[in-house]
Amino acid sequence: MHPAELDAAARAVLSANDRGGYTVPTEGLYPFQWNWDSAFVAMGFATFDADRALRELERLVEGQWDDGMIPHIVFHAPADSYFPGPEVWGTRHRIPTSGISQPPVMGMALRFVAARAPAAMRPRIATLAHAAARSHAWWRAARDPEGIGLVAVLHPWETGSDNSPAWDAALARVPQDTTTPVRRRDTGHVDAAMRPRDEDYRRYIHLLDTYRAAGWQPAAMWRAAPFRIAEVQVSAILCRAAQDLSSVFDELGEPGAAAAQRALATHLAHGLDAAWRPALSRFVSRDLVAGEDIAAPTQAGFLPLLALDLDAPRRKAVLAEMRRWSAGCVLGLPTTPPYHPAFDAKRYWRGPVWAVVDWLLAEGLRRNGEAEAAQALIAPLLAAIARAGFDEYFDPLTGEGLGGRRFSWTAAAWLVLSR
Ligand code: 9YW
Repeated sequence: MHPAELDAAARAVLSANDRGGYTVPTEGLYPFQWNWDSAFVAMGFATFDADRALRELERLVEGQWDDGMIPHIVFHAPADSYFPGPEVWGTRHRIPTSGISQPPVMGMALRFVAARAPAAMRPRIATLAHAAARSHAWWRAARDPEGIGLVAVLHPWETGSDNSPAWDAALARVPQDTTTPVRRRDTGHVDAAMRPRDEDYRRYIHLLDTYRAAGWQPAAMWRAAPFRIAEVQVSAILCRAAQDLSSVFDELGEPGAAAAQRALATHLAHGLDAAWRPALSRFVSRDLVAGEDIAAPTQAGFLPLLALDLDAPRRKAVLAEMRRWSAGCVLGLPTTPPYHPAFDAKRYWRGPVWAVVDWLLAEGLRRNGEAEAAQALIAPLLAAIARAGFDEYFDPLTGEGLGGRRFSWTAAAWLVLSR
């Protein structure tokens, strides 16, 4: 297909997944609004329709809790093709939502959209910027109560990378018993061999049951959490989002709000900097329950490039390590490197290439003056999308498209990265 035809096809995916101002990740498998998916989708819309891009974020913010948290799923309308639905979460927001969050890409999206929006949209941008700032304050207060400069996740779903090998050891300590009966729906839509295992799901639901019993109160959840990870992927995204949001506030003429975001970004930059491990040539998350570094290699270890300006030795070390991971791969950075025993080319976050991850990594490489390496990551990804379609993720060894088809954030990645 010609690039112009692919643009049209990408827009068609977004409009087919539009449910009235918000976009579902894909038909069937994910029938609601997901937090970080929508932030990427807003950037995709911003390439041709700033109004629709802002609408996506406005609908996401309808789910924001009074304490500032923006949940990972907003259940705008009922659908029975997904488990766990709103009745399992049992939260008490005006619109049914989940009770945990997801990587806060919204601040990044807002800067991207604001740069492409006409002046008349400034009041809407200001309202969204303050919503994003409240969510950043929630992360800082609820998830970094000791001020270490990394925010913690209490559930693998909060990282956006559910079954990553990074959680294997921590998740193995989580019991498999649940008060909620586990009725998976995902494996009715896609091949079970490409999805998290049943025992992973039982542990995900055990955690959900635990937090529901804690009344979804941040302090009670923190105390009850058998899974608590100071995590570099979410922290890097939050740090970058705070930097981007400070620029948005500068543009809006709100210096106090801009300064607050810069202070948050500085705090997180210190935490990320301290998570660098020279022997591994990457950054590591910390298991706060076990009091140990998480050594398993995953894409998260490189995401701090998004927010930090690395010195030359670190930059070179990261590039060499990324090259080592990609040996034998036909595209992208695998989410787990093929040399590691946990690698599985087709199983979700245990190897496959995700367009939005490469998008963030390319952005981090560009920020660090490595435009060529960024291009080397993106060109084969775009070629794979052109060949296979807007699939959920890709096999790094063959380039085969996998998971859900006609995926919104893959379409958004095409629209943004092919320009
Ligand atoms: C789930 C929607 C979401 C993504 C996550 C991805 C998966 C599973 O799908 O989550 O049941 O929420 O891991 O990153 O936001 O695309």
